[in-house]
Amino acid sequence: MTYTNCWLTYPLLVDETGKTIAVSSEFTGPVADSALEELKAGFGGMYRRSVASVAGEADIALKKNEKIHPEGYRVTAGNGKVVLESGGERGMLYGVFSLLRQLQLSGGSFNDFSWQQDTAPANPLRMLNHWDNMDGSIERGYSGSSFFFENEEVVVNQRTKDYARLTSSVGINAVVINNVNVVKAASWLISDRYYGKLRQMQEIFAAYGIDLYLSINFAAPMELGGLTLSDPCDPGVQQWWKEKAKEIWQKLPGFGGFLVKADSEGRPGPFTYGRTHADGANMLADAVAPFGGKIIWRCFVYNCRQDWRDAKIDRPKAAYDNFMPLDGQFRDNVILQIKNGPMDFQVREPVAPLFGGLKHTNMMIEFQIAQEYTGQQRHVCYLMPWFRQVLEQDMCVPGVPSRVADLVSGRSYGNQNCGMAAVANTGNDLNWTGHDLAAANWYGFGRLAYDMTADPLDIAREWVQLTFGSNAQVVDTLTAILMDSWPAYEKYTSPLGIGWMVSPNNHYGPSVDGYEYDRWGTYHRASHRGLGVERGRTGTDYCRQYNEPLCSLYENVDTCPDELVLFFHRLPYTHRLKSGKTVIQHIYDTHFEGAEMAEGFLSKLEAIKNLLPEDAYDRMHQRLQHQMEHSKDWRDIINTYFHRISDIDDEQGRKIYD
Ligand code: GCW
Repeated sequence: MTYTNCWLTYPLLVDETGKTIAVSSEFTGPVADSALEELKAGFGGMYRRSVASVAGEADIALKKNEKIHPEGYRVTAGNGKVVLESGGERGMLYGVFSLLRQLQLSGGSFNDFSWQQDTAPANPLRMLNHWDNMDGSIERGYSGSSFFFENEEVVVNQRTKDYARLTSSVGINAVVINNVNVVKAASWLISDRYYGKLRQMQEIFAAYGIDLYLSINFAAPMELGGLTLSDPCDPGVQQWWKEKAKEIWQKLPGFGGFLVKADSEGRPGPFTYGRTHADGANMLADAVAPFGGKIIWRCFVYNCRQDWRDAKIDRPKAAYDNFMPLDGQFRDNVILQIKNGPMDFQVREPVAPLFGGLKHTNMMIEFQIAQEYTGQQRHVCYLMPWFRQVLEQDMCVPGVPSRVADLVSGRSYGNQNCGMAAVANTGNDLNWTGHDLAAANWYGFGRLAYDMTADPLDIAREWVQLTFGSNAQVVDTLTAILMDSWPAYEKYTSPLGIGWMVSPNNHYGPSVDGYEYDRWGTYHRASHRGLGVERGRTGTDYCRQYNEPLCSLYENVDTCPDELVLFFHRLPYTHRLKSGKTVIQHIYDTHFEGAEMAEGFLSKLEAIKNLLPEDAYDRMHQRLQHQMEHSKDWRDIINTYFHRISDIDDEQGRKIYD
């Protein structure tokens, strides 16, 4: 059995055997070769037509046009002719992938196809972060083992290329292949031991317009270099990194840069030496600057040894508290990477206030498609509707366009070192993502990062059609499941923005009190009087990290959106939400509804059994079956917990186990 091609399926549309497609190209080099190869795969598959390079008159003309963005393209197709222009080879390749996608979606012959598009990417950096370890395991990986590493070796094979094709086909232009938690084995990635293999991988990526990045250990000068310290202000340490950077770019020309998790969850960092994050990031930035390298510095910094008894420490405040005082101190080639919310990839969180705070610092957003807290690729949870909401959130910065989309794309302050990253959801499973439907998040993230105005519904439909064909019943059914999946997951898990309620370590629920008395700063503080955390000025004062009028909107319980109300407020069970329901009734209703939706997913899938490939059907069926059962666990455990603690009955008298 071989692995799937995900959405690059190119099924036969019309048999036009015998008619060659002539392609002329003003581009040369590896990316141009990839484009030609993709055209061959697409036209061969969809039309049984061969593709030939020609110098003159062509059916498909790939042209250079300096006026067009190097990662954008302009295309006109009609009457069996295509003219595709771009300012660069990446844009040309994206145009080719789009052309093939549009042809497949059209379902008809090449001659009848007409299409026009003129587009450029919304974000400069469109990045995947893999949390793959050198032993082949993947931190928070739910789709098998790594295809980048095995037994402390870098793996380069056909799958490397197919990964690059899939990733590039949706416009992703940068990839970090190793875990941000860089343990000793991975520190050695930036040494002679691995450059050879990394160079091979990098060439494969480069032919698909993807820059290779690595996560590094801040203490590498000690682990690799035998130095006694890694103080960013120490001249010996600075020199070590300068030489290291020189070596890396010599061995890996075109290398992108480093992703750094420092002073976070036990990782080494500048704090050890009484230095700031700016000292740490700038030291690395100076070392890589001569080679055009970037330093992506994560803001996931908080006290992970909190005492739950201490209600004054409030974890969501941490990133802002740590990084706001440093605004304006970072070098131009440093980008702060900020998780979408102030907690950690929960099913619902407010947007991290740092986005609205930093004004003189490059930033990018970090999403997670690995579904660590959203069903772990066992539950279906299509995240693009959620990401789109996050991107649309206005952070109310005076004087500049300040939706998250504006801030991370560089529109607000006119910068170029910024964009979107996602923690990836791939592994060596045959279908790449464990759950076949989880591939929609990989596909969708790329599409959304390229075009932040894309409609998540269109993305879902497109993905279903490309992956499973254009049978209307299949497309409607699977699209509906995808679109209902995030709302369903939110309903049957933790209520009203409170988050967590999972077991520590594996992060799978339900476990209402799983984190309650632990050191991680993630508490719901439920009692018979109520639940939630007061984060206005009478509480932890977290709200004040938002600009007005957002701050007041969240702080005032009457204007705070229902879906976040327990994140921002501690409320009695009888509190009436804007929906008109009490908190407790909302909990009961959503949990019954959510589990019912999950049950519906299974029966919907069963109704299209004969229209799907057997193996894909079986895999999805098994997972949706688990989801249905697991959602009932969630429903019953949450409902019972809150029934017991509130002693308030369900108005509808449904079954709650006491
Ligand atoms: O939520 C935590 C995850 C860790 C992860 C960390 C991070 C890579 O549980 O597994 O470490 O976030 O984002 O750094």
